[in-house]
Amino acid sequence: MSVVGVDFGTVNTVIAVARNRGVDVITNEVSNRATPTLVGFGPKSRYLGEAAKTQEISNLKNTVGSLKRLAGRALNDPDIQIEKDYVSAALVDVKGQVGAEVTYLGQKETFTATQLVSMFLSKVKSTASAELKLPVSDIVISVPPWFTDVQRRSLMDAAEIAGLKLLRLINDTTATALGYGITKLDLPAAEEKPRRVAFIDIGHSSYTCSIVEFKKGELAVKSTAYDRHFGGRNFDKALVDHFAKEFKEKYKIDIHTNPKALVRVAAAAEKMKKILSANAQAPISIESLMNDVDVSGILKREELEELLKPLLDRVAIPLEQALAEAKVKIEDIDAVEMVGGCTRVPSLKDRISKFFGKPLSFTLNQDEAVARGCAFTCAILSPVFRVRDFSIHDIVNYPIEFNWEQSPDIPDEDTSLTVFNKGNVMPSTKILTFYRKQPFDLEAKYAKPEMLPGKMNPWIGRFSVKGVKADSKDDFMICKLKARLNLHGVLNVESGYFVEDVEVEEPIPEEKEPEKKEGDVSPHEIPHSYPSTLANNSSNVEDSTRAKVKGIFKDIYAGAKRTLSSDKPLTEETNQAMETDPPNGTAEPKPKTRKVKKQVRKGELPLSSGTASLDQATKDAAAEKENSMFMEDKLVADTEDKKNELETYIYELRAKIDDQYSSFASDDEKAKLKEKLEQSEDWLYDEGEDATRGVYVSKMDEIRFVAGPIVGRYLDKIEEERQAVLKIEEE
Ligand code: ATP
Ligand code: K
Ligand code: MG
Repeated sequence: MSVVGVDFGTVNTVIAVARNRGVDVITNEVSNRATPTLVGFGPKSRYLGEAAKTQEISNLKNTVGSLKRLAGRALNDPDIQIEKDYVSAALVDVKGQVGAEVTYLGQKETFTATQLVSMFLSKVKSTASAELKLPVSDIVISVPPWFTDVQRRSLMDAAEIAGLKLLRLINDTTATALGYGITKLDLPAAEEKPRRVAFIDIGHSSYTCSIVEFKKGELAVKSTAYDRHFGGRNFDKALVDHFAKEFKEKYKIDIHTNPKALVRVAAAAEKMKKILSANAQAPISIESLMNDVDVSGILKREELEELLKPLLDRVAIPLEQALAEAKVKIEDIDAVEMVGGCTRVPSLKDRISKFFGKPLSFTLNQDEAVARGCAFTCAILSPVFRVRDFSIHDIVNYPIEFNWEQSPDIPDEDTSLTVFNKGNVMPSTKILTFYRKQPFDLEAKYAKPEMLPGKMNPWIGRFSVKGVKADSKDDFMICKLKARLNLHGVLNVESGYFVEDVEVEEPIPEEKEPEKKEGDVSPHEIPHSYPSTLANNSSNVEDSTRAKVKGIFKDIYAGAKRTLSSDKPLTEETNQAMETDPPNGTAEPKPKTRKVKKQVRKGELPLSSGTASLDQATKDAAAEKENSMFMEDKLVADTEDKKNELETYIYELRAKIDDQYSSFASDDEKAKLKEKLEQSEDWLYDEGEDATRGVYVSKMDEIRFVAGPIVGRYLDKIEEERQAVLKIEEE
């Protein structure tokens, strides 16, 4: 079984795998350590990753990028209108989700963003599988921390459609923080002051700052702030707009009227931007950009900085917000770690460094830190490797509330409660208590829609609780619902059950009662005579990863104190203490025991839920379709391979027949073979241009039939000579 982590970037996707000696970033079919996040469609097959990039300029209408920014969004969302500037294919509405309309296999087809992501992920899967020489299933994928429930579910569905088992969707900067912490041997002990690090990731489209506290064996995200529209592509756009104006004046051409010209200028602008990160000035020059006009220009770094000024003026905003939300001051930050392609831009580095009043740290690989963190996360969650215990406490970025209909029996019951607050630990489970006599529904939604990206619908899910009825004395059923914001950051009501209050005798414990957590409401605080309010009986639970050590990462951990615990399953919650009513205070005659009221679980409550996830039938159909497209692509690729093989074989034989094979063939044989080769070549460039795999194979066999005896004699001779040499050596 394989352990794979994927940094699913707006333009660059990086794949890392865990192996016995640690985590490595792998290379793709053209030996690149990052794969373009792009899918394209052609007359015979799809182009995924590198192939899509190669075809991009000549296939703009059928090439889709920005995949992660499309996933889970609606076409009419203002954010998607922005995305149209960066996606060359036509964006359309497909059953409520944005998708692309492309020409594929000669026909117009539409695919949802979820499907497009799954296509790309199946490419990721085969790239990893080719490198590992293992089937790939378990995977951890990174997402921006600002992703909402529907965006996350879209990626989860996409992974499933691609045949992957997604162990966790992890926030980019959290993955980076894990990669940082898990390799550090000098983190403060539990009783010491934590090490506080600001992680800053500026990629192609978005900018994030997380403040993270580290102690031995754990990290806690304290705050995450972001600018969702700040990254390399905004820099490129500033350059493109500049040159569009310049070319209009200088050459009288308007690149905005010509999509191909626009894309070529954007590519040149990106190159220029990179050069300006290390040089004082950079040239731009494009031949026959449009209307047969060649263009050229030059830009100084100061000029770039002037163009970027409106963007650069926004740099401090997320940083200030992150500090404020973490309730720390600049001087409390021990290090500022930079990742993401854009953290190479000098003016950005300057501004951030000035803000923190200290030099920035570049101890992580800027392009690979997120993928490495994902692979470490996958290793922690997978049974394959034993990894030292490292807990990850992430946080809730958007508050979530539950709403329900008022019970007809409880006239002034509240009908809404914010259950997960911004800044709460994530993942987290909360037990909700309802007093009801009949089945009921509840709905979850984001409590502050204005915080969400674009104009997203705040709705998360609807949950119906069944099997609820009054007891024999016409009393309320005490219903408990387990609401969980899980490892992926999506919300589910996972299970429901009902309890009864039972009076039991129990020994008086020596220890004090467990301290109540802030914000918790225990059931006993609700007067039983007046069971009105929903009890939010919660226990925030971090993701308790398993502690295991062996083999893998031993090098990294050598010298570190290993805290081992048993191989226990992921424990999610400890609600027992909260579900037990404390002693009622009356002194009992027997000193050693007391009467307590306990809530005893009496049975399950069936639930049905509707969320933004695709239903199983839709997912299965999409998976089947993905699979057949994948097989089709594979067949096209195999056919192309066979065709190339045939072509190579023809050229090779033609060269050899008058050279090394010459003395092993009669003139007649030579003439026959040459004729066969010529025939085959003519065929290849004519009707054989577009044949099936089987036909290429049989053409090859035909040539082999003629060439076989000649090649055979040649090989016999070689073997004879080899034997002779061996014999001499033996003597
Ligand atoms: P995101 O995190 O926003 O989803 P991503 O992860 O795909 O995007 P990265 O790979 O981190 O993005 O960064 C890509 C961006 O970094 C591109 O815009 C690229 O032009 C820019 N970049 C890369 N190298 C340099 C450089 N030397 N100077 C300036 N910019 C650079
Ligand atoms: K990336
Ligand atoms: Mg990124």
